[in-house]
Amino acid sequence: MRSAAFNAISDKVRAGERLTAGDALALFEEPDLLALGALANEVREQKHGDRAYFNRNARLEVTNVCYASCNFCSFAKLEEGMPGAVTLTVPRAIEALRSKVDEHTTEVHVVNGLHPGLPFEYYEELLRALASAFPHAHRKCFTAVEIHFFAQHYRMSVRQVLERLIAAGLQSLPGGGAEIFHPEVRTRIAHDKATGDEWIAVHRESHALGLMTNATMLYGHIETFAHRVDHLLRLRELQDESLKLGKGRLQAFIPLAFHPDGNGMQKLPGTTGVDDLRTLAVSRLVLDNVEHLKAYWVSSTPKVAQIGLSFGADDVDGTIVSETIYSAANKKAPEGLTVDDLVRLIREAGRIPIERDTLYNVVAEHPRAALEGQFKVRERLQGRHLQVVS
Ligand code: V47
Repeated sequence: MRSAAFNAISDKVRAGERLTAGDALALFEEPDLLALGALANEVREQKHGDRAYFNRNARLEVTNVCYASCNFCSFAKLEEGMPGAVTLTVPRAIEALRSKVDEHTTEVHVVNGLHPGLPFEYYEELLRALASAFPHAHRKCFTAVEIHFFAQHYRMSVRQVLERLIAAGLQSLPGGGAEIFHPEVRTRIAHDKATGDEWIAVHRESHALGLMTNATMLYGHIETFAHRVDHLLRLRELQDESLKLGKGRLQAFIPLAFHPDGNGMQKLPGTTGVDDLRTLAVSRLVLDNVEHLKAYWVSSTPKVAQIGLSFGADDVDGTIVSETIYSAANKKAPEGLTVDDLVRLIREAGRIPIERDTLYNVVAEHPRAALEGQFKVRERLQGRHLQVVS
C-alpha cells in the first residue's frame, strides 16, 4: 500500500534534506496515511518532544462589514445597514471583550472585514484601548489582507501602516487571509482583496519590523494538491528570507479546513478527517523552517485536532472565547473550550500540555497523564460498558 516514492522521501527527511515540490505532491498522494503520519510525527517529536501547546485567548471581530466578496466567507456583510451587519464602536468593542477576557487571558486576537467607511484612527484608538483595558493580553490583530487594505484605502505604504499600528500597540499579526496564494484559485475564491504576493509582502515587511506572524492555508474547496504545495513552498521561501534577516518570522502554520455552510461554495462537501490529518502531516514535513504547526480545533473539530497531535501538530490553538467567522460557516462548532477541556484532550493524546503565551513563552506546564490515571480511565470506561451490557 505504501508508494515507491515514500521510502526515498523518508530517507531525505531523516537526513535533514529539504523536500522538493515533487516530494510534497507525492506525500499528498501517499496512500499509506499512517506511514505519512508517523514520518511527520518523527519530525514533530524531534522539534518538540511530547510537548503540546495551547493558550488562553479571546477573539473579537469589531466589524463584519467587508467590501470584498470572497466565495468561501459566511461572515461578511457587504454594506453597513444590511441585515446582520455589525460595527462596534471602540468602547463597545472593549465592553464585548470584558466578558471574554479574565486575568489569565494572554492574547486577544482581533480580525475584521474590510470596512470602507471607518477612519484609520479607529484602529489606532482600538489598539490603545485594548492595551489600556487588558495590558496583560498580547494584541495579535489584523490579517495581512486588512493591512494591505489599510495601505490602499488610507493612501499609505504598508510600512507606514505597520509603524503606526505598532506605535498604537500592535504586537503581532495573525495568519488569516492567506487562503490559497496561487492565482488560478485565488482569482476564483477571493478576487477583490490582496493577492498572494501582496499577502506575502505584508508579512515580509512585518518581519523586517521585528513582528512575529502566523500563516494559514484554507484548503478543501476548489484547489488541487499542486496548489497546496505551491502555497507551502511560497511560505517556506518567505521564512528563509526572514530567518536570514533575523528579526521577525513566521511562528506557526495553521491549515484551515473549508466549511461550506452559508457561503458561495455551499455545494462543496467540506473536508474529511483523512484530508485534515494528511494536510497536517505534509505541512509538517514541507515547512521545515517553521517551528510550530497548529491543529486548529475550531476548523478540524477537537477530536481530529487531538489525533493531529500525532500527525505533526504540536499546538491546538486556544480556548478561543468566542469567534464568529467559523461559527457562521459551521453551525455545529463549539464556541470555546475550557483549559480543562484542552488539558484533557492533550493528555489523552499522550502529550504534555503546555500553556503558552502568543510568543511561545511557557506560562504553565501541566503534568502528563499518569499511567495510573490512564488505567483509571480504562476502568471507568469498562465499568460504563459493563453497565450498558448488563
Ligand atoms: O482568513 C473564512 C478562514 C480565517 C471560512 O493566526 C474560513 O493564530 C473555513 O485566520 N471555512 C480566519 N475557513 C481564521 C484565522 C486563524 C485561525 C486560527 C488561528 C490563527 C492564528 C488564525 O478563516 C480567514 C479565512 O481563511 N475562513 N471562512 C470558511 N467558510
